Amino acid sequence: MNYGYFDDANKEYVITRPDTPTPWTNYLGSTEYGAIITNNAAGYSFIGSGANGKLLRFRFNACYSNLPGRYIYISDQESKDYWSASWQPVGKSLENYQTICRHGTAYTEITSQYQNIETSTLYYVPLHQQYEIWHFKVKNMDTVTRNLSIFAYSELTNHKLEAMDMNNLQYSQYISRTYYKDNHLMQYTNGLSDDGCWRFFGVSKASAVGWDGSREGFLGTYGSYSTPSAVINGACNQTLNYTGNSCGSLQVNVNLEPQEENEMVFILGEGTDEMASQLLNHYKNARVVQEELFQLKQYWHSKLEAFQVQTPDSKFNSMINVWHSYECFVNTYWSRTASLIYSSGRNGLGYRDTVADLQSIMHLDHKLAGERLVTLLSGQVSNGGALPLVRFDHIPGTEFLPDSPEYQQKTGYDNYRCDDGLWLFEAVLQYIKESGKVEFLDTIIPYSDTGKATVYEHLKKALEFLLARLGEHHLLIAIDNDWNDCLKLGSQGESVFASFQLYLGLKIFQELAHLIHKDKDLIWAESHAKELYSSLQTHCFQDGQFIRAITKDHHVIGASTNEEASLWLNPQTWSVISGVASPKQAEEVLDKVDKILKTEYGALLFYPSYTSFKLPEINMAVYLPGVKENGSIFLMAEAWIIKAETMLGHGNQAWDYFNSTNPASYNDKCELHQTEPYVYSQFVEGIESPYYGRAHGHWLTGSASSIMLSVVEGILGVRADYDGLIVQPCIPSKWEEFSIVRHFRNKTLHIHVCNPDHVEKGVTKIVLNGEEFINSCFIPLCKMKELNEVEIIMG
Ligand code: IFM
Repeated sequence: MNYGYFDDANKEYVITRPDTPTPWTNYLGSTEYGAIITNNAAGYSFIGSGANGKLLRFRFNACYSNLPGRYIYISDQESKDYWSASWQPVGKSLENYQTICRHGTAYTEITSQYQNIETSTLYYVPLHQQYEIWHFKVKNMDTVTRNLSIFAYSELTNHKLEAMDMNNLQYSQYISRTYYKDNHLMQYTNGLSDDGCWRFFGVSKASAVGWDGSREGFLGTYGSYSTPSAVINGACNQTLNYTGNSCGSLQVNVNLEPQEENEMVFILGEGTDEMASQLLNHYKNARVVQEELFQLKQYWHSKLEAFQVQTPDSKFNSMINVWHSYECFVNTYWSRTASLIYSSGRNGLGYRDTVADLQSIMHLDHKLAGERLVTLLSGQVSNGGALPLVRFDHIPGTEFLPDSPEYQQKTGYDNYRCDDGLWLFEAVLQYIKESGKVEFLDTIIPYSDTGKATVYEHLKKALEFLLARLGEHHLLIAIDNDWNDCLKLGSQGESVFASFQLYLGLKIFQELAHLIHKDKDLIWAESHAKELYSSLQTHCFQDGQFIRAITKDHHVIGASTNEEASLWLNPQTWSVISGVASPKQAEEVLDKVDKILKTEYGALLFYPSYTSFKLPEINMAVYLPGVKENGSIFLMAEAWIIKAETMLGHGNQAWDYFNSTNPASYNDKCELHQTEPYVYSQFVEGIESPYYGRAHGHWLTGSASSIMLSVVEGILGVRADYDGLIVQPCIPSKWEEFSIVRHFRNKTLHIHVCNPDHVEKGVTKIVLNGEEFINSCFIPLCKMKELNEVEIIMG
C-alpha cells in the first residue's frame, strides 16, 4: 500500500493519505531548538535537550488519535461544523476531507480541503532562532461568504524537565501560570535556581478575539483534542492557568468572501513578553515567512549538495540525495534523545552511536562532524576509557568516571563499555582524510575527568586502556558489554566482535604513527596486532565461521553447535572489515551468512533467536524471538554486511542487502514496514516473529549512520584520502552508468562512471579534465581544478 511519494525536485516527501500505519514524522529546528512533527501535526518541541528542555508536552505511546500537537481547528460559525487543518485530531471522514502533507528539510507543510475551505499550515523553526512558526492560510473556495473561527492550540509543559512535568505532578502542577496580553499568551513556570522560564504563544497578522491559557479551559473538563469545548462552542473560554495544566490557545475570526484568502502567523517559543511583542510585530511584514523558508531551504539544500547521485535506481537517489542524508544530520544533532520512541530519558550523546553519526555526515559537512568528534574526544577519560554517555551539558575536566556512583546517578550508566573508544579510530582517520588536516592529530583536547592530550595521544591511551583488558584467550574483555547492549559479558567475558575492532584500531594507529613518524609506537602497535590476530585465528574460527564471544565460564557464544544463536552476523562481517579473515575465510563466512542469515528483508543478527535464559550473559532473551537484539534484522548490523560484501567485490550481493533494507524499497508496501519509507528504523522483525517484516525505532538510529557509510564508501566507493579522492565502486552489475557530484576540499567533482562490461567492481581508467590515469581509482588533489569533469571506466 502506498501513502505518498518522493518529490525529488523539491526535496520533499509528500504524504497523500493521512491515515499512515504509524505517525510519519519530520524534524524541525537545530540543536538549539528542536521540534518533531507528524504528518497530522502531532509532536513536541524542546530547547537544548529533549529531556531537560521540553517546551511542548508529548504523551509517548498514546493512541495516535490522542497525541498532543500543534493543532489548528476551523469552525464554521453558521453550520457549527468544525475540523482540523491537519486531519487529526478531529479526524473527519476521508470521503470528504482531503489533505496532503509535505515533509521537507526542516519544514513541514500540511494542506487540507473540506467543505470548500482550503487551508495550508507551514511549520518551521527559523534558522538560528529559538522559536517556531506556524504560518496558517485559509481560503474560501465557496460561492458564498464564509464566517469562520480559527483556533490554534499548543500544550505547554509545566516544567522543562520531562520527568518533572509528566511524573512529579504534586510539584509541577503548582508552579506554572498563564497571562494574556495583546494577541499572545504568556506562561511562567517557576523553578529552582535557573529552572524558571517564560514562554509565549502569540498570533501575528491577525487579531485574537479569544484565548485560553488553561488546557481544561480549552478542551473542556471531559473534552479531548478531537472535541475541544472551545471549538464546539465557537468561542474560547478566556481561561488562564493557575495550578493545573497550561496551554496556549488563541482564537481568530475570519469572514471570507468567495476566493478570499487570509493568513496569520502563530509563534511559539521561550522568552519574555517584550521578545514576544517584538516578534509579533516582526512577522506582520508579509515577506518574512517566505524569506525565512527560502533561507532554510538554501541552508539545508546546500549541505545536501555536497554529495548528490544519479543512479539507475530512483529510490536509492531519493534517499541518498535527500532523506537518508537529512536523517544522518538529525541523528548527529539529537543522538538518541528525542523522537516518538525516545522519550528523552537520555540527556546526551551515546558514545558509540554519536561517533557513527558524525562519520555519516563527514562527506557532507566535515566541519560539523569534526566539532562532534572533538566533543567525543573530550568525553574520553584520562585512563583511555570513554564515557558511555556524554551529556549535552558536558564540561570536560570535571566529569566523574563511568564506574563511579556519581556518574551512575547522573546518567544511569555504571561502567565502561569495551567498544566505545574503538569507534574513534576510523572517525579520526576519516576526518583527517576529508579535511586534509593531518595536524588534527596534534590538537590538544581535554579529557573528561582531568588533564589533556593531543588527539594522537588520546588514541594511544584508548589502545593502552583496552590492551590492559585482555582476557584468558587474549581477546578483549567486554568490561560491561560491547556494541550489543544486551550481551552482558562483564569483566571476564571476551568479545570477538570488539577484538576485531581492536585489531582494526591497532592497524589504523599504525597508519597514523607511520604518518607522523612515531616509529616506536608503530612497532608497539604492530606487535599487539600480531598477537591479537593469532588469538582470533586460534580461538575464534570454528566450522567455517567466527564465534561471537567466550563467557567467563568458557561458554562459546555463536558456536555452530549451539542450540540457539548458532551463527551471528557481526563476527562474520567484522572479520572481513577488520582484515583478520583471510580471503578464503572471508568468502566462506559471507557465504554462510548468505545461506543462513539472509532473508528477503535483510540479514538476521543471529539465528535462531534465544527463547530461554540459559546463560546469564544473554540479556536479549528478554526480547521476543525475532525482535531487537534477539535475532531481528538489526539494521545497523546490515551496514556491515553491505560493507564486507563490497570489500570482497560482491556488488550484486551488497546491493541485495542494501535494497532489501532501504526504507524506500517499501514505499509501495508500507503496510509491511509501517514506519516512514523515507527514513531508517532501528530494526525489522525477523523470521521468527509473526509480524516478520515490520520495522521499529524510526529516525534516531545507528542504522542510518552506518548504512550511509557503507553506501557512500562501499557501494559508490567514494572515499577521501590524504591527497586525493578514491573512487572504487562496487555496484550491481546491471548498472551501466551512474554519476556523482562530490564536494572535496573546496572543489567540485562531476563524476560519471561507465560500466560497459557490467562488472561489479574494478576501475580501468579515470579521465580527469581530459587527463587519463590508467588502472587507477585515485583522483589526485594536485590535479583538481575548482570544477572538475571526471570520467571513470569500470571493467
Ligand atoms: O549498539 C547499540 C546502540 O548503542 C544502541 N542501540 C542498540 C545497539 C545494539 O545493542
